[in-house]
Amino acid sequence: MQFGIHEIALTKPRVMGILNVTPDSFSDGGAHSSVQQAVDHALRMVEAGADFIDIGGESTRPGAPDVDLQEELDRTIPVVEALSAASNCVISIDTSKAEVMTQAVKAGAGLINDVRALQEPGALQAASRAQVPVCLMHMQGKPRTMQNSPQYADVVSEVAQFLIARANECEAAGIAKEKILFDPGYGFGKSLDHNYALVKYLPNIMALGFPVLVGMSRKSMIGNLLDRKVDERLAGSISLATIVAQMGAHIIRVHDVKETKDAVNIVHKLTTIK
Ligand code: PT1
Repeated sequence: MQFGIHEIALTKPRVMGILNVTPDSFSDGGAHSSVQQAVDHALRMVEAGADFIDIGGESTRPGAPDVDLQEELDRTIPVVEALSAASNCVISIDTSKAEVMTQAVKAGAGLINDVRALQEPGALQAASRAQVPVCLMHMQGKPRTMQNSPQYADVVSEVAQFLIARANECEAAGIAKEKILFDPGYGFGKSLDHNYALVKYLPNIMALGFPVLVGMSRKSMIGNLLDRKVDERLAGSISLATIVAQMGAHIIRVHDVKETKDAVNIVHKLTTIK
């Protein structure tokens, strides 16, 4: 698959490193040092085997507030520019805002990752004009309130139907089917059992015929099941990454790149030996 100037074959599981550029994610050393710190962290993840770096300037974890446009641009664009000059990884921009998509792709991003699946004003048009692939994610509700009793009759088929409907909207807006990825949206308006049903039945989502990206690293679906705080979730994160890699997931979005690479390399070995 072509991601801007970079081609990545999605024939084995790929690892996407998470780069949060929100104020809580770096110590306050001023604008320059925060960009440098972010790039340094990204380069460490690339060194550890990340093929993609996902840059996000809006927290979308449960309870997080909205961020204004200028703030999100100020957080993300300098990091996209600096990282694209410093590395040949694929830069993914984690945003729902049309203007952030446009400026990030101009600055070197090769993938648009939108947890709101291009439903915000102007986002479909911006993504279409940007000519890079788009990851469409499912969410029920919005980040601030999405974990207040999520409800589904059949979570797997409802997620599948939503993603197909959004892919159809993308195609109508001029985005080729070959540029679309799907993500079930673990932790986004889902109970513990909804999340684990979406792991067990991930093959149903894969059968829709689009490459699949999954993000479960350090999430509450691990912490709540195992009673582990956020810094104690590595074993759970690696277990889930191994399971979805075995199922054929194409891109795994994680904090712990080196450890996840070891796990997917073991899966890949078992997939390729006779
Ligand atoms: C994701 C994802 C994302 N997750 C994609 N982009 C986040 N494509 C940000 C919790 O339950 O899964 N896919 N961008 C982070 N969001 C969350 C959600 C973080 C839930 C934590 C939780 O702990």
